[in-house]
Amino acid sequence: MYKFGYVAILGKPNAGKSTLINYLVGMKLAIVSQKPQTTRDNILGIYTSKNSQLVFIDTPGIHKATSHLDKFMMKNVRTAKAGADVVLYLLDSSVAPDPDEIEHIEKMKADGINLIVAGSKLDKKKVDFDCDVCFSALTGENIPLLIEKILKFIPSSKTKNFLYDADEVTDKPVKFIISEYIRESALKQLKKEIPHGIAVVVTKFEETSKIANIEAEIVCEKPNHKGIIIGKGGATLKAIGIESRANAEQLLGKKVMLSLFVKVEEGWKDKPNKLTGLGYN
Ligand SMILES: Nc1nc2c(ncn2[C@@H]2O[C@H](COP(=O)(O)OP(=O)(O)OP(=O)(O)O)[C@@H](O)[C@H]2O)c(=O)[nH]1
Ligand SMILES: [Mg+2]
Repeated sequence: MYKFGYVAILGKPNAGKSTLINYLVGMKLAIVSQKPQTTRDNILGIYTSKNSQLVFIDTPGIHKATSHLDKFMMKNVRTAKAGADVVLYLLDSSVAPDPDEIEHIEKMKADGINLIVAGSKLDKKKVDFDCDVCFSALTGENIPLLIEKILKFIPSSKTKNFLYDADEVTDKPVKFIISEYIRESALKQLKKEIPHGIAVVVTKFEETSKIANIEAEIVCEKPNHKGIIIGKGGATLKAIGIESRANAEQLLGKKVMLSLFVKVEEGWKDKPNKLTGLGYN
């Protein structure tokens, strides 16, 4: 018997959703940071074993939507939830779940949604709460048990009904992943609200068998943010470039030439046409 199905990973910002998907596919597919609201788009991570293929959907952390970008993010969560065979809801076991969250979980149960409540970050567990399984995406502890629990919700078929080849790990193009690497480095380098007001677009991508030549724009919300992103003598932008280039080289398995440009698009997070132009559609 074969199994194929969709698993939506939901949870608050910082719960460890993207770290889990990266662990499952064995590569840096989704960006990860200590700052909340890192993920903006749904990203598929395809996990294939001999008899089963699970398509995990990494989603943005659930938060109160204020800007148009927030609303786009929360729409992604609803879409993922609606299309999934099972929802995997992550609760960070190093912090106490808030009452809203418990209420949300109870509502999903009452609505009859196939649900697994999992405690993430088992390696730094501090809090005990009711859940189906606890795991660590850092050490891999209990991941086989988590997969076992997920498979119970996935329908069986006599024929091999996999939608993806065994070597496919995501639906996202390389250009998207590289733009996300750049945004991740910017999240690390920048403080306060600035990283949350950044979007990254790869504007040029040319490659030969040995080298990739990439240009990307870092779009920010305010003119004074541009100088901060560039930094003193260009130091901040340089640091962003060094780290994201190294990640891109690892992804592509070849040398990468990366040029970054900073552009101001005032208030882009609240302009639907700008959001579309930046890939949030
Ligand atoms: N110790 C430990 N840290 C983890 C684990 N999983 C994630 N983290 C850390 O938790 C932070 C948030 O991880 P992410 O994977 O970006 O969380 P997320 O749920 O995708 O967050 P958003 O995209 O903002 O919704 C990062 O600093 C991770 O390194 C884990 O299993 N153990
Ligand atoms: Mg994430």
